[in-house]
Amino acid sequence: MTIDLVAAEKQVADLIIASHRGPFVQHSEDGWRRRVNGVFGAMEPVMRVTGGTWVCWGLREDEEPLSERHRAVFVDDDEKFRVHEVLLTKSEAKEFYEGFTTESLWPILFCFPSRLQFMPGLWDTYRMVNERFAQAIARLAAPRATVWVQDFHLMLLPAMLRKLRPDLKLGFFLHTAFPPPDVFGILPWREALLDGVLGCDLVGFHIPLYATNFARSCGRFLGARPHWKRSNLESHALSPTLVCDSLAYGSRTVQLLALGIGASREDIEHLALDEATQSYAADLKARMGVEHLLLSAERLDYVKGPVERVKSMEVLFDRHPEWIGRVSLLQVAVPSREGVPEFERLKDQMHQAVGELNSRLGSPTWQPIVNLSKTLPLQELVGLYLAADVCLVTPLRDGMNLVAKEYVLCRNDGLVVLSEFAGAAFDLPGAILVNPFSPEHVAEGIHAALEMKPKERKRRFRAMHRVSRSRDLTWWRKAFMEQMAAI
Ligand code: GDG
Repeated sequence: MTIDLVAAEKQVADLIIASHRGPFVQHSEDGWRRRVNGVFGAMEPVMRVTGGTWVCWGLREDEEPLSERHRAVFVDDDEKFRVHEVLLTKSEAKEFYEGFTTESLWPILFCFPSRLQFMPGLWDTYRMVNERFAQAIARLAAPRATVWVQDFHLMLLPAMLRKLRPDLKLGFFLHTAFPPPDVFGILPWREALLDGVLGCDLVGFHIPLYATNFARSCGRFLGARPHWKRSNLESHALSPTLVCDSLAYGSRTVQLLALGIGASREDIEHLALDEATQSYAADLKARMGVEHLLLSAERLDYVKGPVERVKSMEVLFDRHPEWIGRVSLLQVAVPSREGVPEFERLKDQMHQAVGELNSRLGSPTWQPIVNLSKTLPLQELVGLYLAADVCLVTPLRDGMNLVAKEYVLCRNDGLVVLSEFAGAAFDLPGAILVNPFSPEHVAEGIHAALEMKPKERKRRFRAMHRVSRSRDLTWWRKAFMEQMAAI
């Protein structure tokens, strides 16, 4: 993969994807790495297929005269797509990302209002960044182009863009959860945020509950009129009784869509079939020297419940000491939002909890938890998927969770112990659902997975595998784009 700077002024695009950051991080003069994150990891394979321009922010060096930068991304000498960076100064980026979106929006969207921090001045920065994206896209988009906005960092962008370019077709996908109106309503900017998203023609969510919560907020705070239908969904912690597929707002109708994102099947399956990955996995399994290897892999984030998971492991070993010395958890904690004090504290809490458990129960030859606080190359991660008998996916809340789907995709058998508050719980029949707020419940879920008879294990795996294969990233992209095209 190579990435070259190109002149910006000549570009027009029929398809634009906007997300707050781009898919790559520069780590040397001309070396680039993929950014580890569910959204960018998913949208990059999408753009490799569709082409077009990805608009995101980039860091503006001190004194740099440019306000925007344009790059072309090549794979095997083929230009795949363009990346257009709206440049922010360090302090703008800090206020926008670490400040407003991390401290104010993130905790509310995931239903953690007690973690909310109000920093009123930062709302102006959030508006300013959204406005700069709108100006850039208004210049880049070809007549009647399609613009697909990703995630909560750009909630104001659709309405701003509609004002500047009413000819564009606008879609939005929210990758996080969406809370009930009582929680969303805590945000003093709730009306502006909802009005911003309703600038779109189509708004997508992972599961019907998030769409329902969004529609109820739009009804309550903006007077929009949702079109309700009684749901025929199976009973589940995430199943609403009513679902909404459109909202009347002023003179317009906005379509809502519940469409759970899938994993990039080709990329994952390709790596899983590679002999080097397979021998890495076999070697790892042998070195770990346990009967059953458990795996968790995620960005280090309180919504993923890393400290709660360590507690669950402790309860597992205390309640079922027969697993001591026979089971280990390999835990990958990818650094995330480094420098944000709350996330730094979380890292310390997690390390302390792992250290205490390991020193209490571990031995010179066995550790209950092996923690890797780093980003692994994707091939190594797939190697871990292949080596693990059970995948632990226990977020306190998650929009979807792609790790669960990737794990299933690269294997022929295996079990997922899955939080009932992850969107994936809605999509993965066959997973062992647990309540991540209860260490006892999670511990019993893990125990059940470890004890499960092969026939039941197979039945559950097949159910998960069928869905993960058929509803992969390509399926998701096509379904969203088809619905956009039909508008
Ligand atoms: C948001 C929502 C929603 C993980 N460790 C490593 C690594 N990963 C990759 C996995 C996976 C991705 O990161 C994480 O996926 P999640 O789904 O957990 O994503 P979030 O970052 O929380 O993102 C989430 C998602 O958006 C998509 O809509 O599912 O609910 O929060 O793809 O493979 N990749 C590499 N090394 C690692 O160590 N290379």
